[in-house]
Amino acid sequence: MTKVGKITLTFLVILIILIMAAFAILLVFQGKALPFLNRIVTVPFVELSPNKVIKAMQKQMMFSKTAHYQINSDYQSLSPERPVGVQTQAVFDGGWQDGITGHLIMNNEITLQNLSYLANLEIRSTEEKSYFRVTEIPAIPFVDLEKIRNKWYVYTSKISSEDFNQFFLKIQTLLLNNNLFTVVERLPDKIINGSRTYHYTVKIDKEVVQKVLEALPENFNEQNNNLLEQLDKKFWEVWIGKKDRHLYKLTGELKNKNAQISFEVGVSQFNKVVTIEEPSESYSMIEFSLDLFGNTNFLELPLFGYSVGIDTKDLIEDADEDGLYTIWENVFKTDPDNPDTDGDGYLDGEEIRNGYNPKGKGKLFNIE
Ligand SMILES: [Ca+2]
Ligand SMILES: [Ca+2]
Ligand SMILES: [Ca+2]
Repeated sequence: MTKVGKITLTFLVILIILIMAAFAILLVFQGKALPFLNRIVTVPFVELSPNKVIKAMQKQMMFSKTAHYQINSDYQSLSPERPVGVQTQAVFDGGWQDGITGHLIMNNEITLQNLSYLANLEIRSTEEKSYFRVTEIPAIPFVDLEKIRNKWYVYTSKISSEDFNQFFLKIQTLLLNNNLFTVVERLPDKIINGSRTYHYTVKIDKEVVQKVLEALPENFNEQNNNLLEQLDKKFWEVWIGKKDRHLYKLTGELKNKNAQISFEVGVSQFNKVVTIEEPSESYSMIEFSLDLFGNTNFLELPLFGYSVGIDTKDLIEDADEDGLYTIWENVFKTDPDNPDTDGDGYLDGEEIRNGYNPKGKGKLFNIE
């Protein structure tokens, strides 16, 4: 070999070693912030682009049979006349293929002015039936809700499994074709539950959310639009498993001029078998409506709101004198100016207190 050839070869070997060393360093630091550059190292051959990661995550979540969800949220009303706050801690084990099946425990702390109340709920849903019980309920003036505490009630869902499957299919198609999030910034990887995760700041795509809401069954849809107003102005954060592309954590905030909700969702234990224990004794929804409206003063609840300074004045009038405040006429969708909405000779208030439907034939809850 000539002298020039030897020098060239040595040079090439050194160059290859340097490139390999640089690549090794990049791999070691992959997803971490390099201390001297203060930048996150991305090795394009080794990983998907953030948008592909988001897409893969959505797909993974759609095909996950079950997961364990831990949700903390904090709702604050921003209106000075209605100073309500609700802090919620919820745990859900289950999934939503072939209907929602799982076990939910939800603990709420409600703050009104400077009083606070606990309202805790447990729901167990199998494919055919849902059971719920109230485990903690506020003891408040005017209202006696003791009757329903710790009693299991059962109902079969009004939404047929066919309707639900159609809805699920719509959402699935939507999320397989559209990214719910656009990545704004990549942050250093984090270990969550022993798994390494991508960590992004994201912007939520309002149009996709809008489409999801449109796919919801009609009665779910009504009140959701109002918090969407400022959705695209807020950044959320997501953590996505690098190996399995599951969503491990999501934090964010929704806000409009009336209210603000901040939340944190932790997801783990994907595709585990969830067994739902059905309560040994449960009562019908007719029993529930009688316990709630029959012998208690639940329908007087707005008076309590009024007494602690929440402006329900317009809502606690009973213009048509049918024994039902306007606020409840709004809830039951009866006519506040007609004492007998369905014209069957029984007053709206009378029907509800006795567990009957004020808008037609049959019982108040026809989800039996
Ligand atoms: Ca009325
Ligand atoms: Ca009425
Ligand atoms: Ca009637």
